[in-house]
Amino acid sequence: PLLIFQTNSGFMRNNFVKILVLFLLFGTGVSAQDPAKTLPADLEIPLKYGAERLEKRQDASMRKFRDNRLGLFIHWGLYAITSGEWNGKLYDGPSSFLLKSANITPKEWMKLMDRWNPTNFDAFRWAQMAKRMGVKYLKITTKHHDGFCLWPSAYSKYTVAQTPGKRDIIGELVKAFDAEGIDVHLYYSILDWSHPDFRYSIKSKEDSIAFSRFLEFAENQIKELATRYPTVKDFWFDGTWDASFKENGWWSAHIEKMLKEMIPGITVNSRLRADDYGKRHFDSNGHLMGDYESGYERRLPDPVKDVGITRHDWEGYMTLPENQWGYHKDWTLSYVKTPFEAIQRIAHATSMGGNLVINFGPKPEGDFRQEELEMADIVGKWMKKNGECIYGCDYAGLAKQDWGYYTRSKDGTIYMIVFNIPYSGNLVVKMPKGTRIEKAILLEKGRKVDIVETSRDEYNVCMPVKDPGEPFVIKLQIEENVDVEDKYWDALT
Ligand code: H79
Repeated sequence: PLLIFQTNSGFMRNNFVKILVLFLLFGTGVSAQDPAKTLPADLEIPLKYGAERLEKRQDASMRKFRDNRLGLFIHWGLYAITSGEWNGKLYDGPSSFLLKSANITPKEWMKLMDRWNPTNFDAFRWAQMAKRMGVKYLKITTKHHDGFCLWPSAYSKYTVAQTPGKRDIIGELVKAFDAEGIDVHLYYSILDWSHPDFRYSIKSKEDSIAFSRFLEFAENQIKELATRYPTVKDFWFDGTWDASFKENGWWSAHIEKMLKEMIPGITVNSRLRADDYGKRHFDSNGHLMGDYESGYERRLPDPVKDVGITRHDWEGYMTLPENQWGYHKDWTLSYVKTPFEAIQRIAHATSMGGNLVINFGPKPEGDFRQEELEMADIVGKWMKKNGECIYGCDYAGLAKQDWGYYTRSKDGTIYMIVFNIPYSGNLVVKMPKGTRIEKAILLEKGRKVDIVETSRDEYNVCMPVKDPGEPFVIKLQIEENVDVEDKYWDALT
């Protein structure tokens, strides 16, 4: 293949080489979400609908998005009514996929609208729970894949307005969360199982015409949401992986631009975006599209192998059971994560410069299940004590250690969030050259913790004498640019 670089030049050949390089970089099983793969600048191909910028956004809205760090996802819709069961049979897949897994026609599915009447729904109670939990934003499903809208959309007959419940759920939530000072992000699924014009792929002229009408419908709904709820801070798009959508990268760029004109400062996820060649999340040159990477669904980047993600803003999504988003009546079907496991993911995300969004799926009447209330309570109590190491914090730039995760605040304080206790009683810290640990303090108690320098730029931070009984945080005050006398000798080998 090297020969290609030496033979005829010219524009076509040049582009061929670029595309070949692109193929070698991206086309061979390297995931679209691998942020480490960008092209040498001179090999970049021109794109009309590619990334808008190469760096993180640094304006106030983006900084707020980033500093929030912890969010609450809520999936709510008709699937809460069926809760994973259809005609007496329990389905173990996501309850929000029941229409597909039980082969239900959209017409049959939408009969559930007659039963949508969430009499216990109280947006202010939801907002208070979110506040207690310590989340700084809510991501709420306005329309999931089934097409049912939680706001009275003028463009669909499948909305709350046509149910006994009638209430504008999105409107009530925006009002209540705004009042609590918790940001609202709107989830919108492009994929739509009930819209007659939706197509998975374009195989004919008719498909093409229908899908154009569909994109117009989606644009109208998105515009409608942005007009009705102008205080929202973010739009989060889902269901954008089908061929029909990938062939219309221009539309995704257009929607991002439109939203940014309508609501200054708004943030948009990478999942909305496809480029000229149908590449998603990262464009054909390897640059992130949208404002933050949104591919870490039910997984997180590897703390060692994936540190490249720290160059981008990103957000990860966690379900409590293995893959349940909406309410499912049977949570014995898979493992359910504990509050400490959720807290570990919060620390993990912040330690790599990302946000974590924990998902709840309320019951059809508008109540949260006991497990979710408990999760909210325990996460909230921990965040109240230790939030200083999460909110406004970022990647610390230090090598991962076995005891847990580092984060760093804006003033340069390093936090050690300890999840694993070593038998030695010593928490190993390796610092960069030219720095010194001034002081270590147990965050919660404010008590000093002993530190012993063990080797060049290496320390043992001593475990607190009394086991805190939960993940705990040690604050390190760092002195930088110190001129340390080097008393250590390198080994000659
Ligand atoms: O809204 C939540 C999910 O419903 C949505 N994204 C989050 C935020 C999502 N929809 N689809 N996907 C994610 C990926 C699709 C996975 C699938 Fe499957 C694999 C669909 C069919 C096979 C998972 C496994 C769902 C059903 C079986």
